[in-house]
Amino acid sequence: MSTQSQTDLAVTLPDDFFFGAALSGPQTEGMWQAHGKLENMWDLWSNQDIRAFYNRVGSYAGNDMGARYAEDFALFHELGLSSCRTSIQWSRLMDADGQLNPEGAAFYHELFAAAREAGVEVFVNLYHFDMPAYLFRRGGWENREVVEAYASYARAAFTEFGQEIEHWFTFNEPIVEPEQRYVHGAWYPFHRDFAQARRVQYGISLAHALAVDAFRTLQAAGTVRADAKIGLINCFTPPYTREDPTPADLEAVRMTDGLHNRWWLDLVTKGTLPTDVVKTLSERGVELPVRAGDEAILARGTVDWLGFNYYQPTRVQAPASDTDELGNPVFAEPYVWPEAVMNKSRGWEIYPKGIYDFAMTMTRDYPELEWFVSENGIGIEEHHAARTADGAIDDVAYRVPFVRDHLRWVAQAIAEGARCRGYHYWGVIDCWSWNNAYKNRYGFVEVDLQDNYSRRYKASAEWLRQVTSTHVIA
Ligand code: BGP
Repeated sequence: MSTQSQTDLAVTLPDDFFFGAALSGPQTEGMWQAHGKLENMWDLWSNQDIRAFYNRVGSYAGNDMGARYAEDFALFHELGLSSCRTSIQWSRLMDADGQLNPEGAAFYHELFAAAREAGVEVFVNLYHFDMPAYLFRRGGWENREVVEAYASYARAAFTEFGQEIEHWFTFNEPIVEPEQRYVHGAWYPFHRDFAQARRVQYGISLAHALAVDAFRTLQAAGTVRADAKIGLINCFTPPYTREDPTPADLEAVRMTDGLHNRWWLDLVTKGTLPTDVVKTLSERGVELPVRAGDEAILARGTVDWLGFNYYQPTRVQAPASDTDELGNPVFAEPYVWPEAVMNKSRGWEIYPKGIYDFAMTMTRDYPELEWFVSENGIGIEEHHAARTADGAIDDVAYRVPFVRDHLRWVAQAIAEGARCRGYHYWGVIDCWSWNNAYKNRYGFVEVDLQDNYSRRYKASAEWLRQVTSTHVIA
């Protein structure tokens, strides 16, 4: 599938390289009103306009994992996946007064115990685009009280599960809410306000740093186990431009890279935000809501390791106009690479070498940083897919090359010094994809919506099992 030559790449991954599954609470658990769970942003949008969701499948049922987690952890184990990352839902763990909800806590204790029993380690992320709706109504990430509420939720989670969980993450893809909700207007509340997006991004950055600080304090006190680590997960994507770029194209690359990548990399390695980006924003009239004391808060945001989600590269060029029709500043516009290979179901470019390019950028610019591939995968419309003689979806022709090519570039990066420790495939079991619902299927395991969410291996599962057991990317 790749346009790159794969022939010379490394094909073996280190013995201690781990394989796992990436998922999230709001996309899998279901039980949207059980255990006193509060309404979150996705429930709010589903309740308000179910037609916005593919086939009118809203946030309510996930993939039924809340009822089937024991079965799912057994499947992960059978596939040779030793870990899985999911998220606690803020709206399930905390009540509307900001206190721990014991029923929600009991649900997660049981889920984590079931994973341990199946031989799967759970990595816990605290936020996956799923703010409780009542906090959004109070101003969301722009309101410092909400930022504080997140820190207090994080503290409650560390206190409750601090002896059970070794790997923690503050946020998944913190760049996505600013972009999807506030720049592109694609997700509720559908704003197109660039300056607001940056204020939201700043609020998330403070929230991240406050949570890391709480983690360190609780670890020093012995509440969090001594071997626990904390990190952040982002969808880093190498920005490329045309082959013979103008200075304006390179400027588009600088700001895209600055807002999407360096913002988070600087925060988690240095405890600062990239000065050049903040300066350019200010020159274009976008001021961050900085208060006295913020610098010291951000300084505490350095992490132990990082999650790198990779699906597609970003290709940009100088924008035709530096403001849009609403007066928002525009720093870049998409560049359509004529050779791009597309996943037509999702509209995303398939470019496995991008994972290597970004890995090598991190190795060069942030050499101390350890990381893992925290999401990678391919979502395809499979409703009418071919089935093998035994009835399994035959997805080998597209899923195997996608994962194989990405893993080979990962192996190559490791061979050249990248500090990558493992790989989590996104959506090992088909799950709910936000407003795309069940349109695009990512799984090695099918979820049958017509048969009460029953699970069945797809044809590609056998290939995955081979790779996880041999560490050879055949
Ligand atoms: C990432 C998210 C996941 C997941 C994945 C696939 O950005 O962290 O939550 O959904 O993308 O994207 P989608 O589900 O939109 O196809």
